[in-house]
Amino acid sequence: MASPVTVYGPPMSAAVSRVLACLLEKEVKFQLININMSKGQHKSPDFLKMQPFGQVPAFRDESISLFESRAICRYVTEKYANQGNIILFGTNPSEKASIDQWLEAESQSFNPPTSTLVFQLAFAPRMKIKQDEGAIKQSKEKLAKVLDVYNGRLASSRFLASEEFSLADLSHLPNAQYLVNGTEVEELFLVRENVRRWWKEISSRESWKKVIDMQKSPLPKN
Ligand SMILES: N[C@@H](CCC(=O)N[C@@H](CS)C(=O)NCC(=O)O)C(=O)O
Repeated sequence: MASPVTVYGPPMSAAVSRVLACLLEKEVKFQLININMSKGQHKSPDFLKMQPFGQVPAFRDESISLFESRAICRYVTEKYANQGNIILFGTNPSEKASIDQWLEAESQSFNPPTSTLVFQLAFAPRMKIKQDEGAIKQSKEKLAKVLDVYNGRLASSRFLASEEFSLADLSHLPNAQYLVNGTEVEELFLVRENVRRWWKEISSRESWKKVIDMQKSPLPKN
C-alpha cells in the first residue's frame, strides 16, 4: 500500500490549503505536519532544505520533495491521475491547456491583488499591524478588473476552464474564502452575478468544506 504523502505547514495558510483541497479532491492519503510560523519554524535550516524560500507549504511524496503550491497540485493530479476526481487537471492536451491557462490567470492576475487584500484585511488587524490604505485601494481596483473578466467568462461557461470543476477553480478558493467571509471585498465578488454563482458552487465542494474544518481544528503543539 502507498505510504501517505506529507504536507508541511498550517492549514490556515492559503498556499497550504490549496494543496490540501487538491489532495482531498484526488483522495490521496496525506499527513499534515504543522509548522509553527510564529516561532519561525519555516526559516529553520531543516525546513529550508525542503523550501529554500522559507515559505509554506513544503511537500514530500516517496523520494520527491516539492515546494510551490500550484506545482504541487499539478504533480498530485498527474501522479494520482487515476484516483479521486480524475478530470481535475483534464484528460487530454486541450483540456489541460485550458485549465493551465486559467491556473496561470489565478497565479498572475488574481493572486497579486487578493494576497495583498488577504494580508491587509484579514491578517494585519489580527497581528496588530497598521493597514496600508493605499495598497488596499489599489488592490481593490485591480481585483475589480480581474473579476470583470471572470464575470464575462462565466457568463458562457459554468467553470473557468470548461463546464467541469477543475484545478483552476480550486486554486482560487483559499484567497477568495478569506475575502468573501468577513471583509468589505465580499461585495466585489457578490455584485457580479456569474462570479457569485461560481463562488457559491466552488466553495460548496466537499473537499473545500473539509479544509475549512481543518482550519478550525486546534493544531498540534510544536
Ligand atoms: N507561491 C508560494 C507562496 C507561498 C507563501 O506565500 N506562503 C506564505 C503563507 S500563505 C508564507 O509562507 N509566508 C511566510 C513568509 O513568506 O515568510 C506557493 O504557492 O506555495
